[in-house]
Amino acid sequence: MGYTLVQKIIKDHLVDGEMAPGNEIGLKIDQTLTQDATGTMAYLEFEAMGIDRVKTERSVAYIDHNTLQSGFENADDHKYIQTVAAKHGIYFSKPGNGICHQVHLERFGKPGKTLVGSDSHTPTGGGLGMLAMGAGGLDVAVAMGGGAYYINMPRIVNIELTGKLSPWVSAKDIILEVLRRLTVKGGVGKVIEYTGDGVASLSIPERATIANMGAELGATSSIFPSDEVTRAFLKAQGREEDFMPLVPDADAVYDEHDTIDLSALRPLAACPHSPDNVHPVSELSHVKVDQVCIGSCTNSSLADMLKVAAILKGKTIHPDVSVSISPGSKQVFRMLADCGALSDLIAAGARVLECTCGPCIGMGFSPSSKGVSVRTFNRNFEGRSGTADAQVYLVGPETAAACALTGYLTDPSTLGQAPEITLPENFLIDDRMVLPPCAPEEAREAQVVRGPNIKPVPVGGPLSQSLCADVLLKVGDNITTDHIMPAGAKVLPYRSNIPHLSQFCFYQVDPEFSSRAKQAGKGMIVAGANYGQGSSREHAALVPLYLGIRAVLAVSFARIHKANLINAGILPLTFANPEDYDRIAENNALSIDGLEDITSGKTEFILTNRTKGIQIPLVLDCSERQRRILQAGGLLGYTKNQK
Ligand code: MIC
Ligand code: SF4
Repeated sequence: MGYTLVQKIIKDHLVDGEMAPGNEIGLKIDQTLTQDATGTMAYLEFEAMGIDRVKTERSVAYIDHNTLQSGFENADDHKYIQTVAAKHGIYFSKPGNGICHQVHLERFGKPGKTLVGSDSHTPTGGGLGMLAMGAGGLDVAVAMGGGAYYINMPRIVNIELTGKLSPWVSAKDIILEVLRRLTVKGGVGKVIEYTGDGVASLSIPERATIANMGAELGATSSIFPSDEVTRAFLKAQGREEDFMPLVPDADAVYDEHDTIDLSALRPLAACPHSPDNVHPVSELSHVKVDQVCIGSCTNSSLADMLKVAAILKGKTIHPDVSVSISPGSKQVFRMLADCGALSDLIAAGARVLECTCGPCIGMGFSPSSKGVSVRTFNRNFEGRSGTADAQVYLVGPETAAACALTGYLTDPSTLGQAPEITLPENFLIDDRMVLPPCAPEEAREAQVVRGPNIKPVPVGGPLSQSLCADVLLKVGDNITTDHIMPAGAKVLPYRSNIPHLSQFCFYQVDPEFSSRAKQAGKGMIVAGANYGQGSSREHAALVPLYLGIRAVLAVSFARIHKANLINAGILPLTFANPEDYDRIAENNALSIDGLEDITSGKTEFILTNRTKGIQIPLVLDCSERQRRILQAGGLLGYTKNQK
């Protein structure tokens, strides 16, 4: 039996476990990336591990999220990350050099390699044939130190792409179609492998758009083959030597299979407030638009920007619409400027922002009250834009440009002939904003600069035999990490200050949660299905830990968040019978006994709802390694004990 793409990469990187579905496996990690909103914590954790120099082939620290700098906090974090990176062998991509995933694709990604990043959209690298995965900062710190990265051996879903996209339809419409079919929980525990004759018609940035939004499916990763298109992209980036061909074996066996006929796709939009609430744009033409945002790690490539510029060229943006443009990288930005397309965008009335995440994470450009914002981004969770009642639609660049002109949600094919864009044979290569680390002999003397906003990482205590605590919050299905630990301009500056951050925990769901938890001293959270979907931010576990949360009881968990809970020493338990979710209410007093057996492999634990006088079976679905981590009170304690 042959191997799929993912199986080939896993086989080459396997350092622990067996490749049987569902088994926990440890992988050697070739490359890591961090961004600044998760990076400070990741490097504090790396420092706590006491390792001098990273052991990976390439580790890069990007500054792209926290660039508003409305106070000293962001700039202090940048300085900390720059100095800690230099000392420990990590390349530093300066603010202004671009969004981590776009820059990594352009300059560092390599087919066949493994990449772990402290950002959920790290799978963007799958566009280049990498096995790229998002993780919490602590897991990235361990990988930087040469430790394995652990995942459950995924189920492998083959999506076969046939035919060719019609004019005005783009890669974003492909992944929106996948989201429509599979939903935001359809990818949990799976890797999506794209194959078929349609793949050859997709450029690397288009493949990256699709792989990027596999994160919205909850998938562990998404991956494309590495073929002649990959070679041409790497050559145009001046690094053809990084190419290696990678295709699945002809007799590879997949766990699931689906087919998408690219020629049948029409422009699609994900409607408020979920990336899987997908409808044809043509059915939404009554929706009046207030704002259009173009950019983010999903759609900020040169081709995306050139398409938008060509559609807006010589025209004026609708008087009621405000348009932002954030190019994905300095490379994209300069090439847009050099070919005159930037001037076309400015002339049409676009507001050009720096090449960072910007509006995608609520760092400015929040829509008006109840405003409709049409974005080429990947997440439209309620409140994420910074405006609680905004209505955010996710679309491809062509649709976004059409909306900018008409002021309504507009199927771009109604604009007539699609613009033809030509991509240059070679990209403009200028890596001066990527600073190499100190030489090993200088590293000992190198100073790390820490600002006053940087506070210690909270660490859990060893697990006790029984847990008695009240339910401090009960929430429903699909709770995102944006609900648990919101981001945005007011909160993000405090990513390295957990005590300050704690006042915002669940703020949009229940503004009293934080003070209630502080008063109680300890507690549990009850949740529905897919708890913790969305970002990789470990703050969504570290802040609840700081607030005394000892266990989360859910119908099911999203992958990265579950790993982050375990790393923080918080028990992630599921209901043996999902309907038992209804038998627990907020404020109920609960107890769980028998936790001394956690490392014995016991999977079922009995919860007593003392308020209702009933018992409920719970399941701990964890590997032996994870059980030992929980027993030690988290991964930091566990790693120290290992030494
Ligand atoms: C996001 O898109 O939600 C973020 C901000 O990039 C996060 C990381 C973070 O919270 O810092 C992610 O996707 O992991
Ligand atoms: Fe940045 Fe948005 Fe991409 Fe997250 S999803 S990395 S905030 S651009």
